[in-house]
Amino acid sequence: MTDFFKNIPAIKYEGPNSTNEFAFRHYNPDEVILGKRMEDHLRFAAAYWHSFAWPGTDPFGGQTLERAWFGDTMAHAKLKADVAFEMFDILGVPFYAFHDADARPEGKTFAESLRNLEEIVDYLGVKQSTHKTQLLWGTANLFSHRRWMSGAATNPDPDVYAFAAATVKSCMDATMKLGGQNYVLWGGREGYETLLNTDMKAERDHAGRFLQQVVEYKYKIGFKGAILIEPKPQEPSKHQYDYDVATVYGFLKDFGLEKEVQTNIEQGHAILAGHSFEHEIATAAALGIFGSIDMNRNDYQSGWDTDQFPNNHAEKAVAFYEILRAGGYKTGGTNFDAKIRRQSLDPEDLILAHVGGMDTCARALKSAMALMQSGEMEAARNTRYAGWNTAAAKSMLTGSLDAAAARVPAENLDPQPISGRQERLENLWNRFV
Ligand code: XLS
Ligand code: NI
Ligand code: NI
Repeated sequence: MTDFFKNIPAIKYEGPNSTNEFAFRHYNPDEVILGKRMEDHLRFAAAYWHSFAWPGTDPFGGQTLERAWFGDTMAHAKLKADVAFEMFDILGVPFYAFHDADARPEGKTFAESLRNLEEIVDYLGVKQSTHKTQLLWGTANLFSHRRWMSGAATNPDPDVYAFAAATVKSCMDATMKLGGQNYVLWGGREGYETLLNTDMKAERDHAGRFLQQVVEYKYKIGFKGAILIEPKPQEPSKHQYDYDVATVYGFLKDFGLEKEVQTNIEQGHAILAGHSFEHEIATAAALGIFGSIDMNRNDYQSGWDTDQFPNNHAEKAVAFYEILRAGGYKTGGTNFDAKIRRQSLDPEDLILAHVGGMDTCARALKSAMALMQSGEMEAARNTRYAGWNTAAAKSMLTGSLDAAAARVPAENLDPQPISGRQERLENLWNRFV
């Protein structure tokens, strides 16, 4: 045991009326709803990078958080893993997620970085075998080190492409070794700062071939998890190629990968792309590429990806409703890609941030489930499209444009507008949140 979280108890469910800060009011992992335990619906994961690797920096200021495990030796990395698993135990989260660079010190050469990664993966493997928490996904950090400044797979320098291949290969091997259920690719530098120096066609072609190679390698090593792309429109790049779910789908189709790769959708990224979170989830579900989510929220005034913990259950209920409509998670989960604020110095802040986020999601899930069980929203939606159940309507979709046109004079068609009933449906929502 380290002494970082000393005196913080394991968090238990005490019900909505509890006034104990260190308790769940809504997240009750063993409660069965719609035939499944709440823990298995939500599949929470904690993110290694925000909670254990971020020093509290922002674009204007340096480190605010002081942690005994900040340092670049293997001893620091192991202490970090010890503290991380203590937090996972306190929260009872079933999963975690990490980048190579969060967990191991950077070496002077690729070979040294790889040795460090392999050593920490063995250490994490022992942790996983003695704790409940398992790996939801692994990923490579292809954006922090200066070598990635002009991109990874899209870098104009082919030697960086090779370095990206070596790095992703090592992270896929690590994820497989730890029994990870997914492998995520987020291309923060796969985009451009200015079109003036960018060959967009070449960069896009290289990114497509790289992703095909990732999928080929998955089969080569027998990795059973899902490969997920995480869309984001910009930041750190001015423009990122994986702009949003629809753009990613077009990209996957272009490279024949739409059956092989799914999406990891983040709330804050959806907002940056000018969408809502639920829009992105519904788009992925409609296109058959919904995989997992990164749960957080942005500050709605600042316009940055502020990665805050979610605290508005009504907002998240709409997102969970779309996840339920998509059939829930398969390999995916609810990963808290969220960090405390740089003034939140205390170990308690880190724990309570997760407690609040987990409770917000649990409450949102319960609302979404109750609405789903009532069937009223789906009945209203079905009624709105009921006309399409007739043979005459269906035949239009298999016939020609002029055959559809011929129905107008032949059947004397004179369609009358029908109310969209938006406010009634909004009121229906409010009965459940
Ligand atoms: C950054 C991304 C990142 C990915 C993993 O905005 O959200 O944290 O989830 O590389
Ligand atoms: Ni993000
Ligand atoms: Ni993310």
